[in-house]
Amino acid sequence: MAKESEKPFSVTLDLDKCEIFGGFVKKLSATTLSKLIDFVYDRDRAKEILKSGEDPLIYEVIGFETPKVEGNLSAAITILNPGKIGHEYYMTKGHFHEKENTSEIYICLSGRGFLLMQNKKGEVDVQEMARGRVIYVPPGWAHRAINIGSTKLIFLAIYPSDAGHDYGAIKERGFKKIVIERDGKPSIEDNPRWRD
Ligand code: S6P
Ligand code: ZN
Repeated sequence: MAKESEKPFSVTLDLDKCEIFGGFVKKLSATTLSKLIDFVYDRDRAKEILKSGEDPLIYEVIGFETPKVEGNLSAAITILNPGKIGHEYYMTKGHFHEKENTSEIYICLSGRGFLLMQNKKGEVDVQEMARGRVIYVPPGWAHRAINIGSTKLIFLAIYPSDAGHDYGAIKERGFKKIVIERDGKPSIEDNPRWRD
């Protein structure tokens, strides 16, 4: 088989089952609560869950990544489970791209959620995620998906292979906003841990 990106290739995205397979597709990562703990708001609650012996799977990323050189694109689906840590909905860690001048496209396949974005000037944007929504993440905007529904939130991300993931700033300060359940409904609120 030719190396990824040397020659054209194709894989299958089953749009009914929201599964991707074939060719160079593989599991790229699996994130359980113990890996997410530095990114969640209620770390005491997260520690309690972990102490009880549970380390729930929050999300998995499955797709293909072509060599990390300029001009190449990669594509992966994220399967983000429904659930909460305290009042905060399950979410991805969120990241800036290491290479600042890179953008990304998210295509939502299933479930309900928000894509929370924030740039280095501190501007925040939230786009709704639902099957069929296509969201553009411009260069310089950190992005985090949040599952506000009762089913899996599944989306396809297409991104430059050399974009890289920078989790440092988010790990340290989080986003300006958090999404929590209040009175039975999702609510976008100021993050009390945020420091300018
Ligand atoms: C990659 C793209 C997604 C995320 C995935 C997991 O640029 O944005 O594939 O990697 O949704 O999120 P995170 O923040 O843990 O990488
Ligand atoms: Zn990204």
